Formats: sequence, C-alpha cells, structure tokens
Amino acid sequence: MAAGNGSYSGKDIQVLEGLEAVRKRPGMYIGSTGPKGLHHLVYEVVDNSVDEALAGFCTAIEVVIHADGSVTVVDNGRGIPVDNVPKYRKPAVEVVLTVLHAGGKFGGEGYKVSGGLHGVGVSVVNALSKRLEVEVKRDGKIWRQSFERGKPTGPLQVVGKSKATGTTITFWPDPEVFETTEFSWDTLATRLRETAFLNKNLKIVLVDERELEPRREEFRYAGGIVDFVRYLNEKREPLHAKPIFFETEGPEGALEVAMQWTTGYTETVLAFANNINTHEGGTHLEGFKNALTRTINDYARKAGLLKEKDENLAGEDIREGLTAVISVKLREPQFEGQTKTKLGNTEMRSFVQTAVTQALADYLEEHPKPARLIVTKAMQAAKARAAARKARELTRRKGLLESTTLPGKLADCSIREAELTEIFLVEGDSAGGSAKQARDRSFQAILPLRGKILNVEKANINRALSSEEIQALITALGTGVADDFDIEQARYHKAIIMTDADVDGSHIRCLILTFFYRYMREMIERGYVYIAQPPLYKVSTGKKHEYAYNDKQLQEILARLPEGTKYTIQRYKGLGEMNPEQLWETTMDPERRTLLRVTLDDALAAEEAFTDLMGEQVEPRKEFIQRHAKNVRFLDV
Ligand code: 0RA
Repeated sequence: MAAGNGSYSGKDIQVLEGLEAVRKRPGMYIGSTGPKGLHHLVYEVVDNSVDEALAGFCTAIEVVIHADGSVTVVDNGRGIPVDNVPKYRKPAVEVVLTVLHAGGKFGGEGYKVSGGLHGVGVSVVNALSKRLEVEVKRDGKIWRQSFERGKPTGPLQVVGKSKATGTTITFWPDPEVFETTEFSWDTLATRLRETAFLNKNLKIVLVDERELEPRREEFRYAGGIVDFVRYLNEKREPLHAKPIFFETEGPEGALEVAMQWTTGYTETVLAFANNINTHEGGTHLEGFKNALTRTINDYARKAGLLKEKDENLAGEDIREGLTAVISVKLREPQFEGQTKTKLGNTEMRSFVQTAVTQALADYLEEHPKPARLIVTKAMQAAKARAAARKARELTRRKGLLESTTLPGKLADCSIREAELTEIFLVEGDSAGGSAKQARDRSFQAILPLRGKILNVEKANINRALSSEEIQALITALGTGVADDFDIEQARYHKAIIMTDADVDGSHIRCLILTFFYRYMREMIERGYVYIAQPPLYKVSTGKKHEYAYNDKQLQEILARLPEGTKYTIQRYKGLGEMNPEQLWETTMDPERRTLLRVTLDDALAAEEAFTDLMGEQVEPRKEFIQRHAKNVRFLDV
C-alpha cells in the first residue's frame, strides 16, 4: 500500500486471524468487559481515524454519544476502501470490519505509524457490538453496510452521492458482553483531549446527546504538546514562563518533548509512543531521564552552582516540580510490561538521550535565568530530601515507623496472611466505632482517621511524614513510604477507603487517594486500594427492607413494589446513621458488598483531579468539589 498517493487497493489487505475468538475471550482483545473495555471500543475506532490524520488525510473527527447508548465516530479521511479483496471476494470495508487484523496497515509499508492500542482493529469493535453501521464516502458515492454481532446483515450498498470523503461508524455495544454499556463523558473527554494534544491541529469534537440540552466540546490545539504541558500546569505556578520544546527526526523515528518546571513538588512526566500513553515507561523515558540528569548536572558545574566537593544532583531532585510530555513515533513499536504499556525498542533509549542532551544543553546555555532557577530548585530538593532522610532515620530509631509498634487506634485482625486480610480506612471515630463492631475481626482491620488527614500535595515529604494521621496509616499498612516503600511488607492486600457519601467524605477520600498516589503508588498499581460503596437509601416495607446504592436503583426498587404498598425511604447522609448490622450487610460483608477498585489507568485524569483538589489555588478546588461532590469519578474505578 502506498499511503503517500492514495493508490490503495483491496488486495493489499493482509489477513491474520478469524473473529470468532473475540466474542469468546473479549478480555484478550480489549483488556476487560468492564467500563475500561467498553471505552476501549471508542478509542479503537477513533485511533483508526487518527491514523488517517497521521497519514495526512484527515483533519476532523467527531464522536457522538447518542441517547440510545450508541456511539458514532465520524472522520473526514479517505474512507475505508470499498473495492474487492480477491482472497475474500468481498469489499475491503467488509473485510476490515469482519476479519481480525485486516486493518490494511500491518504490512510494514503503508501508514508510517499506527496508533490503535494493539492494532486490534475495528473488527473487534464490530464483534463486540450488537449492531454496527458503517458509512463510507469515497469515489463520489456514499456506501453503507450493517452488522449484528460482527456478521453482515446484508451486502455493502450504494445509498447516495457525495463529493466528500470519510468514514462514519456507529456501534451499539453488546450488553451480552459488557458489564455496563454506559459511556462516561469525563472518561471520553479526557482521552480525546489527550489525543488532540498529541496530534497538533487535529480537531476532535465530543457530543453527548443523552442530556436534554446536548453537551458539546471541541478539542483542537495549535501548540500540540506545548499546550498539553500548559494545560497540566494550569493550576500550578511555573518556574519559567515558556515551556521548553524541541523535536527531532531520525532513522529511528520522531521525537517531541515539551517541559516546564513548577514551584511545586510533584513530578508529572507523561511518555507516549505512537500516541499511546506508555504508563509503564520504557526506553524513551529512560533516555529522557538519563539525559536530563546528566545535562543539568553538567550545566550546574559549568555555571559554578555545584562545587567540586558537592555530590551530583539526583534525578528525582532534578525532576521535582517538573511537568513534561515526551512523544515518540516509530515504525515498529514493541510494547511490553504487565499492561503492554512499556516501550521496549532499545534504539529509542540512545535516540532520545542524544537528542534531549543536545537540545537541553542548548536551551540552558541560551536561557541563563530559567537555567539558574531550575538548578537552584533541584539543589533545594536535594537538601530537603537529605533532611527528610535524617528525620526518617530518627523516627525509625524512635520506633515510630516500625511495624512492630502499631498505632493505638488500629483495631487489627487476627489472621496474619496479608493476601487474606483487609483494612478499612474509616472517616471519623464514630463510624470507626460502628465498623469495629460490625467487622469480622478474623480478617478485617479498622483504622479510624480523624478529620482531614494532612494535605500531602501541598506539603513536602518532611511535613507529611510528621503528621500523626499519616504515621498511623503508614505503620498500619507496614510498607514504609516513598524511597523506603516495600510492597512485600504490606500487611493487608486490600485497603478499603470508607467515607460518607457527602462533600466532606469525597474530600477525605481524595486526600487519602492523594497520599497513596504520591507515596505508595504501587499499592494502587497492584490493585490493593478500594473504595467502599455504602448505600444511599433504605426502602422499608413493614418488616422488610432493601438498600439502594444510587438513584436509579431506588427507582427500580420502588417500581417493583406491588400497587398500594406502603413504604418509607431513609436517606443515609453518613456512615454514622447505620447501625453495625446494617453497615456489615450493606458495605462490609464480602458476600454482599460492592467495592470499587482504584486503578491508575489514567494518569492525566488523576493528576488533574489531585491538582484541582489539592493545589495551591483555591478556585479550581471549589469548582472541583462542586462538580464532583456526589461521585468522585476521576479515577477509572
Ligand atoms: C484501510 C485502508 C485505508 C484506510 C482505512 C482502512 C481506514 C479505516 C478507518 C476506520 C475509521 N476511519 C477510517 N479511515 C480509513 C487506506 C485508504 C486508501 O489508501 O485510500
């Protein structure tokens, strides 16, 4: 396929595998059949449109969530080819939608890079949709075909004329496959915004028709990843006015970097390969970090800021307060790691390292003022870290952080095997008291946390560690913290946050999550952190009662009641309103409760939410709390 001149024809499409497997084991192709997998369907279609954009043929993509739960993705690319594929004696568009990996871009030539996560292709979306409709505008005509659960319901047909080109795909996710088929505006908006940042000038529109008044947002960034960094730093205070930007191309691929230090303590370095967020890092990120550490140290010495006797600055001190986006594009990316989001191509390490060293050295040379600020900040970070280490050694000697001296208010469980046990982090002493009575003490531990635990985003590690609530949390969990963190020492494999269903409760939940995110990230990565789901309502009819965990369930329960039944509804405002038995049967009993597992799926969304809520500026925090008062959905839980 010669993507350059559009001389594509059906015979170029390669066939790798049949589709049957997809419906049998959907998780293999889209990760899960939960909300994550559901949203993956949209990304898969959009990524195909983005590929058209990367190839230079598409400038706009629109994603519409319809009232009936379907999603339409429209692009103005070339349109999926409609000519016959000899091997199948079928139009290419039908092959693309019914044969796994028949994307037409697996032959090495063709698209320079391909964005689709594992390149599974739109056929996977088709297989997992109860219905799918495709419309192609191409060669002056409009073509249309429909499918049910991956199978055509009729042949490709011409339905009209058009001078335009492009592809429109509408799909209805199959409720037989997915645990939920409800799309989240926030999840889609976050991902599409990110895609727009990574593809300079590409216009992506998201529309939600489920509301009475349709919601619409347009993402288009002339500055690309520089705008991305500005966006991430919107609620932070930059150390230098303009983000540093550079790009380069070589036989290995293409590289773009945007970076800006802030006065804060948070390191936010996002790395992408072919538009995929490589959460687990990889060679490109290693190359970047190596270059950064060396170049800043070299400069600090040359400028006389670091003396001969001084030790080199550590990478983490240099990256304190840094926000950076690294984007590489390469021909044959190798994705490794647990979630296949770690770039493995070895040539990328030296490619990125060389490019960043050169560009950053030039920048520092040409911008002495920001350069000095950056080095000074790193030197301060190094000092603070040395002081924190000393403080930790002191507290350790005093036994404060040792797991042998468990906090007084912890009601521990009797079983010692961490895999079998759980700890409830409970808001307030009174709810803590109920939870202690309600629990199964063999495997459930209770740690009441009083009031608002220290705001760790604002405090550096030194101060955070001296907070009593935080110390209790660390000792109870047994893992140590930050540099000393050791997941193997975890005393429980479930840490369950249990807070009231009100604004204060969601604030406290956010504080605890921030703490995990900053200092015990691996607890989240391992899937050890959960959020308890207490009910919102109790519906009583005589002696019987039922619980509702959301408004929809409440309506369902009421609708199910026989005509004329008398009932009362109690709305729970806090955990304290439930007696121990109720707390047990609704929220703590593993047989009956639902837990939300916290994942770090979307680093951007998490960063954003934590910064919104915890950062220095008051306005965004207020706004965040108002927007998310009812359900904190910023993490993909
Ligand atoms: C196969 C080959 C070509 C384009 C596409 C597929 C294609 C797929 C999708 C899915 C959504 N939008 C899309 N746009 C294009 C190459 C076409 C050519 O060479 O003319």
